[in-house]
Amino acid sequence: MQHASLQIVLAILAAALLAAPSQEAQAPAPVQQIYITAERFSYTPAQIRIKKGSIVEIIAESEDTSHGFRIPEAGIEGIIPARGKGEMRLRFKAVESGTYIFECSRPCGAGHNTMRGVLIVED
Ligand SMILES: [Cu+2]
Repeated sequence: MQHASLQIVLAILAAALLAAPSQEAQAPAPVQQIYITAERFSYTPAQIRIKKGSIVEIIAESEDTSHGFRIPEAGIEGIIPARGKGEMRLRFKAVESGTYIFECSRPCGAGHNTMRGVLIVED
């Protein structure tokens, strides 16, 4: 289940890049957008399946307080703002198949340590 090294990633095309208009002539790779809701102490959906090689954009909103969204094995982390304060967008490329835990990285209450989900990268 656990992988020792960085296996997803790591083309995090950071937020700044996201906002920048692309000047490139070639067609950009399609981006698979995945919407997640965070709420003490779970994510919905808690299981995400994506295809290896795809570029994924996680778009997450909170129904209550601010939460984190971290994929430790991939070095990916973002903050989901509190309800009504906007959304988190994280973009990365899934370069290795496998099963990756994502978890809350921002103390949010009694169930914080159990707030997690799984990202499955399929061949
Ligand atoms: Cu938390």
